[in-house]
Amino acid sequence: MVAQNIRGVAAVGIGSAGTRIVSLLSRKTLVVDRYAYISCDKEDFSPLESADSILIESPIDQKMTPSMVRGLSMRYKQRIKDSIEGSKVVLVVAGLGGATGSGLAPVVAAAAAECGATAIGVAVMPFDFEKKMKFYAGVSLRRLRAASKGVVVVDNDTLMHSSPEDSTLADLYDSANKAAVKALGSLLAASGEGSRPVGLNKFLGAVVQDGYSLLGVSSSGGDEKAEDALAGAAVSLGRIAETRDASRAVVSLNSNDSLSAREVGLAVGRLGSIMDSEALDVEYGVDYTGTAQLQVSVLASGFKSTKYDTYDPLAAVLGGRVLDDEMDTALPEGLESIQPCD
Ligand SMILES: Nc1nc2c(ncn2[C@@H]2O[C@H](COP(=O)(O)OP(=O)(O)O)[C@@H](O)[C@H]2O)c(=O)[nH]1
Ligand SMILES: [Mg+2]
Repeated sequence: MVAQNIRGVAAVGIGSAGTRIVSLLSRKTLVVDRYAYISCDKEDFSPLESADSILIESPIDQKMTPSMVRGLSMRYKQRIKDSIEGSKVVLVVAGLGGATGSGLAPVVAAAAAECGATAIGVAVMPFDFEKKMKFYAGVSLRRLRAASKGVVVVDNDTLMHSSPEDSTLADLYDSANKAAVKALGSLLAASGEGSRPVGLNKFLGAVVQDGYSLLGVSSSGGDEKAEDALAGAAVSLGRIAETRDASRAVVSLNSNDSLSAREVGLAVGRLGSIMDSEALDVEYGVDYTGTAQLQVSVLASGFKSTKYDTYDPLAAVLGGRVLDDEMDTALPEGLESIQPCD
């Protein structure tokens, strides 16, 4: 490997949700310096301008499952590794619950680890009404955790404040994507004039540990907006897990110069008690390029159990015992003889 090929942080978007979110992130100025996309559906690549994209093709048209996508992806393993080789940190971004993201996110995280990178999963979990998605999402989340150094969980329901009643699913996804990209973009922002962003080290400091990291978001324009918004973010975290179980948090505040340093200091100092986690270790960053409406993103970590544990009832029955440690793969019938490409 040639030294100049070593780049810092890669973000890989997988499946429809993953490619959409990563392509929106790629338009921001972040600590990420390399982007790649993997999907089974070439439509997912159509909004991408010029990008490192890998299409996992199936010779026959059939409804896919996560294990079938994993089977088909085996012949692309080297191409997947080439797209991340040399990166120190690989963010593996996917919506879980469908076939592509659920099947491949754990595989790509494992490939990143084999390349010597720190693999961090970023899992977008289904809306509560997407009942059929929950099982695959729960199984894949557990596997992604096992294959990565840390997992950031972004819940679609958390991202939505309100939506008009006649919203289509595409509208809901679009607004969830905007909220996810605002929150992740703020946590991963590169430093610029007038801002003191969280930075990669603090982000990794929170995320790389046992358990899950959960993203809480909120905004406020009131008199005590910092405290108000942090309390709102804590409420959104409380819908996913017990906030008192958090051991660390990184907070990113995005506003304009109406946000005083004193207000930020006081509110951030109280986050531990707001979350009922007195020993909470809190780091934060501030970005003054926003508006008077303060947006906060709270990434809290160290959660051993979350509401997603119930999405995969088999895991609860097995109670930590493992039936078969290897990830399963399946090929559609008649394709047993396919060869690795190139
Ligand atoms: N936030 C967001 N979530 C999405 C979007 N598309 C799908 N999802 C969610 O992600 C999960 C996986 O869907 P999808 O990405 O279409 O599946 P895949 O293409 O087979 O990986 C679903 O359960 C949805 O909850 C999107 O554009 N934005
Ligand atoms: Mg899809």
